[in-house]
Amino acid sequence: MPANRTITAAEVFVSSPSRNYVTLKITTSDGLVGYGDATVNGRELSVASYLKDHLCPALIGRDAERIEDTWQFFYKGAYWRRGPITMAAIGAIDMALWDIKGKAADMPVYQLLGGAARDKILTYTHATGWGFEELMDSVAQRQTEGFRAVRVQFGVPGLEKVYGVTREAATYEPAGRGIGPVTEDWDSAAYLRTAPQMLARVRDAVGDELHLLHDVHHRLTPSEAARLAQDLEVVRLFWLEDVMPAENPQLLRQVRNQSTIPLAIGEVFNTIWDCQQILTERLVDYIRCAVVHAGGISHMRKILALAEVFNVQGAPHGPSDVSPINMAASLHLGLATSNFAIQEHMGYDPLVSEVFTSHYTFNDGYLHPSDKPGLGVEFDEKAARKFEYRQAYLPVARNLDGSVKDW
Ligand code: EZ4
Ligand code: CO
Repeated sequence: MPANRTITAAEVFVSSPSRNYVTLKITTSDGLVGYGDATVNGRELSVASYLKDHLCPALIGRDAERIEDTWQFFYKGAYWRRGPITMAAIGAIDMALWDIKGKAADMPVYQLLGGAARDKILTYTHATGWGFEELMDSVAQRQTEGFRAVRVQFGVPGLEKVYGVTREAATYEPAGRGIGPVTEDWDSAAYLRTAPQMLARVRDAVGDELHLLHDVHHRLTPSEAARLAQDLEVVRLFWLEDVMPAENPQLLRQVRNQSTIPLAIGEVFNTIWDCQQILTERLVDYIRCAVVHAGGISHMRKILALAEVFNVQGAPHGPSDVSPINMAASLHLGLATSNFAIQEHMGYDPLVSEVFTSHYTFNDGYLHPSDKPGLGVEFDEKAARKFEYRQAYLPVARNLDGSVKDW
């Protein structure tokens, strides 16, 4: 069947309204435009090049309606596949094509995915404070804003800096601007002494109702993680995130066997194969891939379908370092997916709205993707050009003896 809607242009924009974002714009022969997010924090130019130099030329002339075939073409059709750069590039194409399909049908993307499986999506945001008082101010602020679930991060006595926590403000930016990554220090023993006490104090202060989450950012060994999980039982966390690096998912069994604490992992995973063992052996309760980093809506949908079989729920990554286009894609998928628990929404610097106009709504602790056709996010090219790319990297942590610590 001849295509009646072909791709006529595919352009990549790297813009930095407060931080770097990579945006793909696809245009069709009948004048429709779709947007995809391709941001990989600290590796923005690599994914921009992968798109511009290798995938965009192959998009021209393709049938814009054939989302699944295009996905397979760039995934199965590539000799060198998987990994964050490849999968974010495919993810951006996939999102942009769903955006176009929605606009063509005059429907929000969640309708194309089967319609709403829920009315609204529970969301959580971040609260940070170096010490207890500052942390509680930040938690209170988040509750005032309407959040029913809050991720709490705090300082560790004796350390200069801890990732995700600032000494001055209740927010943080995951990548420091400037040349080269900043070095942070890390001390697992000090962290393990601090975390149970701090989180127990927070639970006492907020009462039973507020959902509390905590992110370990892959810093522990299996034995340390098991001990932390046991020590945190009394806090009744919504989840404990990224307790250890997950290249060997079977190592999580030690934590599973020794505690009832719900675990969440997956923000650095890129394919269903990265998730396979963790899901089929039910080594976590929540799977956290970001739509952009796991090949877009089409592939994330398959990950969530596999998760559903094993009673694992979706809870995608939603930091400030993926753009509002990814956030919208995640919300459309979340509204249409029954085993979707919660969406992280870290929030954005006000400058981001000069480039991206989103229409998803926040109300009383819940998000809704909006009923605009497609994904419902507009991208202002002219504004984007005002904010030039600036080199920025995630920090690297070292142990007290100077050796490099895992992310
Ligand atoms: O460290 O997005 O759950 N959220 C997080 C984030 C990530 C950054 C990495 O780019 O862990 O803060
Ligand atoms: Co995280």
